Amino acid sequence: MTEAQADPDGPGAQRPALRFGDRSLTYGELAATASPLAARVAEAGRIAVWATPTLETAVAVVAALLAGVPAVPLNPKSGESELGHIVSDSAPTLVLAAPGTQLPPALAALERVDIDVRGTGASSPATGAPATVGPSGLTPETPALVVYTSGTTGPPKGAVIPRRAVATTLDALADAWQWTGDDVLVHGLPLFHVHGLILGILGPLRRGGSVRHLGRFETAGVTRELSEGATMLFGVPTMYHRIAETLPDDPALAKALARARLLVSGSAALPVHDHERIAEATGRRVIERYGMTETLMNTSVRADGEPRAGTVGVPLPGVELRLTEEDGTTAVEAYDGETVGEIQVRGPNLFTEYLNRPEATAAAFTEDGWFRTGDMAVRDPDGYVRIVGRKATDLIKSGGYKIGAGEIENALLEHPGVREAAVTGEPDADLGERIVAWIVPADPQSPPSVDELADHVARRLAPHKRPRVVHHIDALPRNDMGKIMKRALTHD
Ligand code: MCA
Ligand code: AMP
Repeated sequence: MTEAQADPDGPGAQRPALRFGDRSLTYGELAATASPLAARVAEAGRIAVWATPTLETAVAVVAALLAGVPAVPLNPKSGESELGHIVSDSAPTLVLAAPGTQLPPALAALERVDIDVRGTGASSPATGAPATVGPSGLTPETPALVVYTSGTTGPPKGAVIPRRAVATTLDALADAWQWTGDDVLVHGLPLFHVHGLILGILGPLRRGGSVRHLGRFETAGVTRELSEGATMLFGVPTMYHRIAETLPDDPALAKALARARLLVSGSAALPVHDHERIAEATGRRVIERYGMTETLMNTSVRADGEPRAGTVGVPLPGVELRLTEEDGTTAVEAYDGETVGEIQVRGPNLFTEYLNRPEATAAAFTEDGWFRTGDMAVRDPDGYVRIVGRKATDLIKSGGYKIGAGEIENALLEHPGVREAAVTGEPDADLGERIVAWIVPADPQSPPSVDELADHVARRLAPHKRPRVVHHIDALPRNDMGKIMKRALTHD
């Protein structure tokens, strides 16, 4: 947001900023709504935001940024154990939620502040509150957000994302995508991750443009918004897969996509088959960008570059990217489209640390400050990066969500019907990968059903972490050291 837009009486104040369904805010209304909320939370240490896909979440995060207090977006579908962990780890002093929302017991101890966006407009009483917010010690290193992300084992870690990372990644994307205040973005992503919140909400606001959120992703909403003036679409590959599936029977969708200035996919690899189907039906090529919670955005196919399916484009301005050999420090020099190395990155787009996890933070960086992404890639002769896999087999990407096998195994082991458990990912046309649980039942005569285990994991962790397939086996395959050999877990 520029100052002119933020000033409720300034020249940009009438421009649309946010729209969720039939509720919307101009820049003036956003400033008038977020400023008093910012003043209310300015003294808080960290604040949790009950991050439903609503106007309230966007206002709450803008208020936190205005106040200079770090926000911890919470997945409203998180189960008790996941929420309990995030709350005890991030220790917020209060939780912001839409009025009337019922919060779960894990948040009962927190002071609650309602995000009231009902009385908007420059003449509403809300504008009377002081807008003098932001502690004097605010610097580019001040944390903006703490976003929880899964690792291979243990509970999710909180990535501390400073203000300079948010600003530099959004400005680098503006350069790569020729993203301006005239753009109108449409998306239906959740607002508790980097993709939907930082790129999808803060991105348009930083440019002075606007965003129309669909509430939940549906191809009909994409058709409507792109037909009514939206210029860009952000989605995960599952969403583009569903678009590709729908296109043959939906000429209005094809026409709407053909009008878009930019169709962007990220969070996981978009299969070439889906790229091609969309290009054939619409004449438009989806471009991919590659990022991570810890690094925000690293590479992208540029709006003025050659779209190339199966690649994530070139490093963004300001981002240093190298591939390294197995030792994790020797750089791969080849640009031959063949030599595989781990992607490591350095730059102002990076997070600061994992909250309360100095050892995990240290392990994530090389001695000279490169962040180890764990993603394996090759580089084409002209520098385009192609991601070919991942170092850790225990990380699963399903629907664009990163999910650690270890946290699901731990949750499964808490079920009385489970004696041993291993979790793997297997290819899925819609989700990219689906979660598969391999269970040694406590009682082989009455093993727990897939629905029972899915509900159990959804209740404890989150619905997207639930196993979609369950295999009952007599014993887990182990090597001489007793380690589970996941590669031997295939069903035939
Ligand atoms: C089903 N449901 C259940 C259960 N079974 N709920 C509780 N217990 C159960 N046993 C519910 C679900 O909650 C959901 O509810 C509905 O049934 C359908 O669930 P599902 O099939 O899992 O999901 P979907 O609706 O088909 O979702 C596909 C999706 C979603 C829309 C593509 O996966 C999604 O939004 N993905 C986006 C992930 C993302 O933003 N990743 C960014 C992180 P209901 O219908 O009410 O929802 S990566 C990132 O940020 C980096 C930086 C990057 O590069 O971008
Ligand atoms: P997360 O930790 O949820 O932020 O997910 C980050 C991971 O998503 C990266 O380490 C990659 O493995 C994956 N990812 C993001 N964008 C892409 C993309 N365009 N193509 C392939 N993988 C991607």
